[in-house]
Amino acid sequence: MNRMDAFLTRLDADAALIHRPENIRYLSGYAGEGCLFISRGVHAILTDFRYIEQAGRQAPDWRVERTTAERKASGIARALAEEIGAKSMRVETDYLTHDDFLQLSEALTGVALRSMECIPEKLRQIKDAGEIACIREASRIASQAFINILPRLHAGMTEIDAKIELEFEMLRLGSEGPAFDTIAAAGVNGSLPHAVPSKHVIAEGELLTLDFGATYNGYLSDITRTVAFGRVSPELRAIYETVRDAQRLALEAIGPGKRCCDVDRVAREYIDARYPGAFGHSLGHGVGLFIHEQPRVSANDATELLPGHVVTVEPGVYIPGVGGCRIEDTVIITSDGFINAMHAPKQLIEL
Ligand SMILES: [Mn+2]
Repeated sequence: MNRMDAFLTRLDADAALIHRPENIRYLSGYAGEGCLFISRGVHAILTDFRYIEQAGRQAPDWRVERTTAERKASGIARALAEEIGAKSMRVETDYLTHDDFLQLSEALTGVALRSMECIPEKLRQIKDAGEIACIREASRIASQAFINILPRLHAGMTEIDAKIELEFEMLRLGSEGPAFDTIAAAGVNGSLPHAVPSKHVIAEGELLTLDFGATYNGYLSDITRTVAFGRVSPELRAIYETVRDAQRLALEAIGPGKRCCDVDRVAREYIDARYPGAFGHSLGHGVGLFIHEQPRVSANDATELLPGHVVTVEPGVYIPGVGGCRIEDTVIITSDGFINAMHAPKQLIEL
């Protein structure tokens, strides 16, 4: 069954409006701004002058409706709803602003607006062969970029310098852009899981955590590596080895038929026994057209992993005033195990 048939089968409404960019791209192939109107008989892209030609190229089978200042998307949606006699419509109430929703409600009087209930996101969890090929290429680019910049990392450079090296290298290797805001956190900044790269000058004896990803055909990858500048203290080395062992144990536990919460627990119990409370985020998340997708590899998500799921495995230890470490791979669940899409090394590298 193709994506659109799968979507319509689950829709349980006369029509749908799609606004979330990843869902627009997934269902239509169109990667510009605007929204989709979908019913059994009508597949339409609603967008403005800037994207009319692009929509025709990327989604040749779709009807394209041009929006203007006078002809708003909400008015076109009403006209299309009348054309098909729609009585019910699903919209992305988890994405639209309150004002967007009020505008749609006013335009679509007589049509019952209901939550999308993440129907596209649920379909997007299981990747097909083409999507997996894109994620593998985005992963290959990110891994190779890390390997390529290692000789250029040195004490005396800033976190921002490290970020520039990584993003430049990924672009040169074919990335369409960073998958998300690159994290580069050295020394005591390493205890901030989502540190923003700063002018902090990296010194000998510090760990540097790099969390980054590439984009290929719109699909993302996500990798974290932590490297040492010169010789680090036994305390930091022990933190690194704990995270690396926790990540290896989690990878040994992951595979088809395994529940996300059980994989999370393996890494969490190992770290909590050594550094209680120092691993405060979930073990991982789905990756695809968006960087944080379903399922969550967390204590709260009992999803059973299936072939085609793509998730990260990223334990970490964060100790304020001391520093931190995270190690992350993007993995693809297969029928008999998983493929680790990342080939960058994981032993402690002392630059
Ligand atoms: Mn991640």
